[in-house]
Amino acid sequence: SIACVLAVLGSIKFLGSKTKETPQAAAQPNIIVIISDDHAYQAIGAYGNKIAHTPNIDRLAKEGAIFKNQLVTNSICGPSRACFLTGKYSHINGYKANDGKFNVDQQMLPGLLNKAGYQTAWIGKWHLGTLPGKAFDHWEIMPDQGFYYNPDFIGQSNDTTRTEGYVTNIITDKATQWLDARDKSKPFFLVVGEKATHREWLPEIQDLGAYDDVDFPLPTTFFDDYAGRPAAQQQYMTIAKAMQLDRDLKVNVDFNEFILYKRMNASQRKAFSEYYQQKVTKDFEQKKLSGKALAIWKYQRYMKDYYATANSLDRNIGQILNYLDKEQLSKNTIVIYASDQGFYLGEHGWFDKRFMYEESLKTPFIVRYPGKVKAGSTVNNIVANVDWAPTLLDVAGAKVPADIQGKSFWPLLKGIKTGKPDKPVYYHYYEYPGPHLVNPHFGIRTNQYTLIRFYGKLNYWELYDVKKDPNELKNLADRKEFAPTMTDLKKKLEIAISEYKDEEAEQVIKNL
Ligand code: SGN
Ligand code: CA
Repeated sequence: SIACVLAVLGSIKFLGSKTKETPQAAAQPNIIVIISDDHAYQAIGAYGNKIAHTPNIDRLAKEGAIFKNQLVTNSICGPSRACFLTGKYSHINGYKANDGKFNVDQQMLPGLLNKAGYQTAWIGKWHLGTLPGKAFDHWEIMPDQGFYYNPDFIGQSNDTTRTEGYVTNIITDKATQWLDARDKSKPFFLVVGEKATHREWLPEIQDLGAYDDVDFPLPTTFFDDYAGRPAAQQQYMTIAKAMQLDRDLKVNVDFNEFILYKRMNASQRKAFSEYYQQKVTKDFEQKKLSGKALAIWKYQRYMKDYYATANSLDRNIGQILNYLDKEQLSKNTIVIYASDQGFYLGEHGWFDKRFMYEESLKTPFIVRYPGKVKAGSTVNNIVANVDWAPTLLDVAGAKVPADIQGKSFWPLLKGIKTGKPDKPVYYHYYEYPGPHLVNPHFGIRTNQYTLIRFYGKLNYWELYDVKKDPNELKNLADRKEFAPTMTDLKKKLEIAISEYKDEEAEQVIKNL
């Protein structure tokens, strides 16, 4: 093909040249997906946050497109990554909950990009229960959740090595080292799998206390009573009860008790102990709080650690962008910043994710592709993480296999308006009881409504008008005046269940 001829010519012409892009690479863009863990869109400047210091993520949005309704189809880490990798729903790709073993021998985005001429790599957090195997040309991942300090990495020869330092910096180093060493005659697809900002939110030492002067505004739903929402009533993920003072918020934490602190070296432990023992614990002990005041104090501490952890994440994104500039790769590299799902920052009184409610259903998603995607543009259409793989295949000029369930949103990125309501996004969450007692549920999100069916222990419907009630406090499912809306949405839900071949959900509906 022409691309091959160009590639050969390109590699002859630029053999050994470090900074020049090959003509082939000019036709097929490089792709970098930086996927963080539990980084809420509410905590990003470009999404309207006035407190967070995220200049580099904001830079991406300024130079690219920001998605305001990018949804996940199962709001939890491993399953979300599996949806991204396969372009298929959890019940089809086989990875429904975090305790599973993901089948890496199935058709996946990296393999399809390989066929289209790409070299591929995954570096950082993977968390899919199995190793990447042959799925990527190169990989270096952390076992399970990984550690913030001095993390272990497993490489392709199955060797586990402890690397001294802070996880986000180490991942950037490994990513740029691979970029340096890659075969420069081919375009690349690199996934940077970040650990930040996952629980227990351990900031980099230079960021300890970065937000101590900030009084974070309490979400209006912080003291939600969950009326009319039995599943929300039943969960175990409130800041007040489920968030632990010692382990999560480092109050009077015994650094010899928890593995994440035991791994620290003497100077790291000293910095942590100075800050958390002498400052945070002292403050806690002086105040002698209880009840609502204690819940608010915990929320403030949670926010301070969470935002401080994100500082390093943003700085490292800046490092990657600078690397691309320095290597003259920025122009022909699509950079995507996304998280594996959204996260609660005190809304409904919660941390964590899982529910098909806005904060955990939506994930940040920003795309920069100079010259192709309009700088500073906003996409409001509802799309989902099963659409990422077909979109990237589309951009790479590769054919999208018919069994991929997501649809390419490349036309939206090019600014093409559909003029129609968006196709409803289907959702299905499984993990129960799990660590946070969120009852299994499935449903659809349209431009205006979210319809949810809880099943298993709790069996009932929830309906929200997300336009009028974005905080989703009023469950409209049993209101008489919404009977026609329910009928219409249930029909749409059944269509989605049948189109995506979700047999488990089909059974639930059949037995109603
Ligand atoms: C751990 C966390 C949970 C979290 C899951 C899944 N507890 O179990 O709070 O929901 O991971 O997170 S912890 O005390 O061990 O941190 S996920 O992002 O990997 O899906
Ligand atoms: Ca996650």
